Amino acid sequence: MEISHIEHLGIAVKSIESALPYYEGVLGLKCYNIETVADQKVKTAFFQVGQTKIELLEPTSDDSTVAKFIEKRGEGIHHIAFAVPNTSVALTEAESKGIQLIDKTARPGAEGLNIGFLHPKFTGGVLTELCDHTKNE
Ligand code: CMX
Repeated sequence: MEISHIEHLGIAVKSIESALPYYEGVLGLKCYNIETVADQKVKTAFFQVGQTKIELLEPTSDDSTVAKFIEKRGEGIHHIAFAVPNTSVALTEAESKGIQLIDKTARPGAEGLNIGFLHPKFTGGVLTELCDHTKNE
């Protein structure tokens, strides 16, 4: 698989509003985008750190997978996202190497990305996202 860089780190928070003073006031990062991803039941906030972003994930409903994550494990790092040239191709490659996919095909995510997740049970416990900026066909 051709990974170019870590595109973002997803961090689960109960409230973006409550998390902002730390990221902006203490770390000195600037939130440049807040966006809701309806089908994932999350509100997201983005900060650029070099080539990588921090993505805060706030659940928008109690049955959001992020709400479930926070309930079970508390707030904290939720997933790592690797940039690849083509998400669909990378997903197929991962599956061919025995990794169970959460997303069989790439789908639209926040920030105009095409995204697909690998199941954490097959990735050493780290929820892993593959993503690219190419438009879905
Ligand atoms: N990282 C590592 N392990 C995780 C995890 C995470 N973020 N979320 C859940 N798990 C583990 C659980 O701890 C559990 O392990 P055990 O069986 O040992 O207890 C196992 O995975 C199953 O978890 P669950 O609580 O039963 O939750 P679900 O099966 O309902 O969902 C998962 C787990 C990963 C399949 C689901 O969260 C998913 O589909 N994630 C991909 C989509 C996503 O995360 N969307 C939000 C972000 C969207 C965005 O960035 O735009």
